[in-house]
Amino acid sequence: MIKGRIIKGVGGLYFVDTDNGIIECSIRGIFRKNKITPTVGDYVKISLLEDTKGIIEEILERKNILIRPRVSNIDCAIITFSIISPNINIDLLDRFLILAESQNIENIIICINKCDLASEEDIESIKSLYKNIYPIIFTSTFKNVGIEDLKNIMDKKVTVFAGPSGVGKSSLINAILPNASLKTGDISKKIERGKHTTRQVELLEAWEHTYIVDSPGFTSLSIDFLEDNLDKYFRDFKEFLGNCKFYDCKHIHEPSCAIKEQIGKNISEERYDRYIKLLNEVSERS
Ligand SMILES: Nc1nc2c(ncn2[C@@H]2O[C@H](COP(=O)(O)OP(=O)(O)OP(=O)(O)O)[C@@H](O)[C@H]2O)c(=O)[nH]1
Ligand SMILES: [Mg+2]
Ligand SMILES: [Zn+2]
Repeated sequence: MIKGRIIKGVGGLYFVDTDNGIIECSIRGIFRKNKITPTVGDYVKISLLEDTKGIIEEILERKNILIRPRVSNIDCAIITFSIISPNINIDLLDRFLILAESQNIENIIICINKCDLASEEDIESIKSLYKNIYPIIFTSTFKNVGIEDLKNIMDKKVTVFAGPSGVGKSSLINAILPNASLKTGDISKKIERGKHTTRQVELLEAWEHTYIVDSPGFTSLSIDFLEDNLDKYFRDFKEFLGNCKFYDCKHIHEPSCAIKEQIGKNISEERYDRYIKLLNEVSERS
């Protein structure tokens, strides 16, 4: 058996990058029976059938897996939004941050693209919202702003670009890797057709030990995957958790709550309000 990594999946076939080149693999029926789905990014063991064909025998343990897009073993998530066209949706941005936190992705970066369209004021307000919580990069593929910063962040990592349709994920990847020639689409047409330009998830080799994953945009993200420990995924809460009087404090009305004490200090009122809103959503479900 040889080891490799799934770089693409098309209609039940998986393309596995190995020392012997790219091998087109099917999977053992047992995977389907056990509802195990091989995922782009997975490390696998395969047996060869012919020179370029094989069968996946085993999926090695994943360090993490993202659901939107479905890709595993990621080092860096670049959560991409635009301020205008389409308008920024902070609720969706927070949900994506929570998803990435819940999957232990080491590097979580916010990228705000289409800065050429946004006012200085809008840029500043987004910056102040997240500046002490996540690295935030402002980019424009039209004005070639921020592209070098993205390249530096991605070096020697597997990086996924995720975010709503039309924010310019594929355009950014094309700016980073002109050879990628990914299809991009006019956003008015996307809305008209309700369609996304990018449909497939694929690991693209950028340079040595460096991979990029483009992904189709999403318009909503349910937080069904969360258990009732939402506070753990608010990075700005992290250093204060454990200091509340009650060990199971939800930071709502409990006395001597270390999180509430920080509101207006190290935790902004806006982030706290969004925590409460999402907490209600999670508890309504259970
Ligand atoms: N003004 C402006 N427009 C941009 C910029 N980057 C991309 N666009 C435009 O935004 C539109 C959408 O870009 P895409 O790269 O297809 O967006 P996407 O995020 O990949 O969209 P999906 O694949 O549908 O998820 C295209 O018309 C791009 O030309 C930018 O920096 N500024
Ligand atoms: Mg795209
Ligand atoms: Zn508390």
